[in-house]
Amino acid sequence: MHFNKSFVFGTATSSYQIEGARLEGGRTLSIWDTFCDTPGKVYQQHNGSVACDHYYRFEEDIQQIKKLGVETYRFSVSWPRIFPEKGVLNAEGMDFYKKLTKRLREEGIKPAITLYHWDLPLWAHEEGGWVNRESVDWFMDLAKVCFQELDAEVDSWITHNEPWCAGFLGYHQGFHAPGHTNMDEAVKAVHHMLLSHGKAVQYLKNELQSKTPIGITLNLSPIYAKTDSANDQLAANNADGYSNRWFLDPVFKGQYPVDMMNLFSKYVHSYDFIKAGDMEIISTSCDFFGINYYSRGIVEFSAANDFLHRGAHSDYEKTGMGWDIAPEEFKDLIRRLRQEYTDLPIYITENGAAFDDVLENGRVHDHGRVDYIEKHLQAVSDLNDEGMNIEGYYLWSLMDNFEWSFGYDKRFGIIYVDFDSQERIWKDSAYRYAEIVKNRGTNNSNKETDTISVS
Ligand code: GBH
Repeated sequence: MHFNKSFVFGTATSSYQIEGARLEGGRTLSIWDTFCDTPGKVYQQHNGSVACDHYYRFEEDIQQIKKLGVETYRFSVSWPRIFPEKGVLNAEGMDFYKKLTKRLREEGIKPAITLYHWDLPLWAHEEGGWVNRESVDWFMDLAKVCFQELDAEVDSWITHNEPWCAGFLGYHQGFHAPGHTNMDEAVKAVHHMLLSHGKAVQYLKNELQSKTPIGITLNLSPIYAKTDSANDQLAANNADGYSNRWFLDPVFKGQYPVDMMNLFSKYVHSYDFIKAGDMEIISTSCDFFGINYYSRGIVEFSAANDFLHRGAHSDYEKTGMGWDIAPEEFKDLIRRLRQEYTDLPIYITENGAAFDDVLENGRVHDHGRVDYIEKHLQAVSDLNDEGMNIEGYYLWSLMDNFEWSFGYDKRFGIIYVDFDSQERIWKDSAYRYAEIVKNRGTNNSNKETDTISVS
């Protein structure tokens, strides 16, 4: 594998998963705090009250990032830290992100900031959350103050992280906060997230005339039918509609997929919430497209479901989450995006894996993760050889952290975190990633070259 000079290597985290400091520095609760406190929602009722204590240890964490040698770091802002109450700006919360951004820059690391990575303030939820169209205005308050205070020192903006998770896992399947199971709500919530994305892009470009690149990050998963049967094919098409097209089509084509609108109409009482002009705003052009890739999906038809089809068993090797390790399918996904959706530069804003890590004599020999990372980076390199224009890669995650409904039971970090002592310990994957970053690939004899591959 080989990567040219302009390709950027990075690593990623999110506010709720690492910061802790639950009620400190003026922060109020988010929907994830209350979700965690609700029995039966999160593994052993773990929560993000302390997490990696990053709010207090960010200096040390910046040094870890520096040691890895990556050029960029993707993190998100905690909305209830910045707006602990509706319309009330908390300067102390904003200061934290100013400090973090400034310190990263001083250390030569480019900050990539995500505005929303799922920690909706509780006050917003109490007024209906994303189901309420006013959420777009609340989000714009957040976006505006972040742009005003941080734009000068930021290298790229990501409006939303994975609206599929925030919308469908949160409001339809109920596995994420706020834990609702209502498809009508979910489709509205997604619409308002996407609308707030488009508005933020327009504001940054038109009102502020900023040149900082801005985009959205979607979690995409290529979906395959278990067999060639017409029923399985239909199931795959519908699962693809639910997982991918429901987001790709509005963002790149300015319309929701009609087949899915029809299918959803069994649960969605009316599409009146889509107002004139909304779709144009949602499809406002961005500067890049962010993709989080973890796995493929393979589905088989089940008569009981319209679009939430049973994931079929496959004989692929799995990560510690039970997800198929599927780098070839990642290539299929990117080729399809190029063919059907966009020419924008692509950033892989997350890719990584959980495995059952064992700390032994101060080392973690996480062969599985090393292998996963190498395979996916090889795929990125191959795709760029095909001319797919992937401009960067952010490894998820810098360090073990609060893995949502799995709590601290699942470790995605390349740096091991001892959650009692808060010690950070490099896993083998961190050493390996640092090496790949340094060499801009593997066995790459000429680091300055843009074209020669030696592998
Ligand atoms: C991301 O979400 C999040 O952005 C991040 O915060 C999180 O910590 C990280 O990933 C790790 O989970 O069952 O094989 O069909 C990941 C979203 C959506 C990825 C569902 C896997 C199903 C895989 N995920 N998906 S499969």
